[in-house]
Amino acid sequence: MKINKEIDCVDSINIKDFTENYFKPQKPLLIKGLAAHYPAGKKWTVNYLKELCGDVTVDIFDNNNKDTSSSAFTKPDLKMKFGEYVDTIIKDEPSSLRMFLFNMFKCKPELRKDFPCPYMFKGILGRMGYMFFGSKNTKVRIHQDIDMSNVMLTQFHGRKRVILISPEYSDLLYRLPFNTYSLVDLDHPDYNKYPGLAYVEANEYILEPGDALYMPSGYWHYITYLDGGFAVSYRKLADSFKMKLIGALSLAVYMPIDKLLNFILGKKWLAYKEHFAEMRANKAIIKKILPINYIKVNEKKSSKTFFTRHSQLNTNHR
Ligand SMILES: O=C(O)CCC(=O)C(=O)O
Repeated sequence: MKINKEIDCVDSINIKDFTENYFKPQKPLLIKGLAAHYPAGKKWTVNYLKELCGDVTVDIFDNNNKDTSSSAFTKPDLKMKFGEYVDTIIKDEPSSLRMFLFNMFKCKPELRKDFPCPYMFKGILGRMGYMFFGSKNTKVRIHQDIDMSNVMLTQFHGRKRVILISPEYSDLLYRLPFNTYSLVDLDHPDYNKYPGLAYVEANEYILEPGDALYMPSGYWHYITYLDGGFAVSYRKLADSFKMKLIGALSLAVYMPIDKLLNFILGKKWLAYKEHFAEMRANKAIIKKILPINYIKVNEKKSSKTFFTRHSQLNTNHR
């Protein structure tokens, strides 16, 4: 896997430039210090949020819960007072507990005026701001957002490392069917089990407090909290019809089917999904390494034959 660290980064950007150069071409962008343009940039410390919402009971998800590793997180693992949870972040202690998609604006609507949807990102989803909290060393497994929206993720406290990968690599990332997850571990890529990873190109971003990252629709993201911290994400509907359709189908059709079959078939369903993801990746590998005419002629042959051949050719990419 190639990780590119030379990324597009600006200190500020106007709506026209953002739309023409990043939103329309679906290109990620790091905007340094975006939060400083809003009252929240100074006001929103973890202690301030604790004072405001410390008594609110919140849903907590435990990264150590392996039951959810192959499907969408839907049920929280435990409930806790917000104040108690953020103490781990204030102390900067490692923990597997995180809060995601927390709608703080619902609990304290006055917070919205401190950080409304960033000016270049306004749209019909502009009122949906969500907060994400995690402790030092927390990992957010690699995923695409299920609704395929564009995301503006603004960091307020702590640093995080974000690996972004274009949706064009979905097959080579072994995307599981019926959901938007992959089981690959980008920190320790296993090229024997997942040879397709050798062809994936990723971008790496380090977000510092105040920075915002524009993640285009369908982009895969894998996040590591370098410090305990929190961020706010705003969303904007996918621009293309194709992405809107995939988002709608994922929410309304694929996710319910995945949940149902997970419930009925358990591990067998996961094994089927892994097998399917592998077949899809093998096809994508073949496309990468063989000339187009050769693929057409041999399309009907089993991908396994090609795959064996490919394994011998592949070592240069690792
Ligand atoms: O920052 C995080 O903890 C997760 C953010 C995320 O996955 C998202 O905004 O979709």
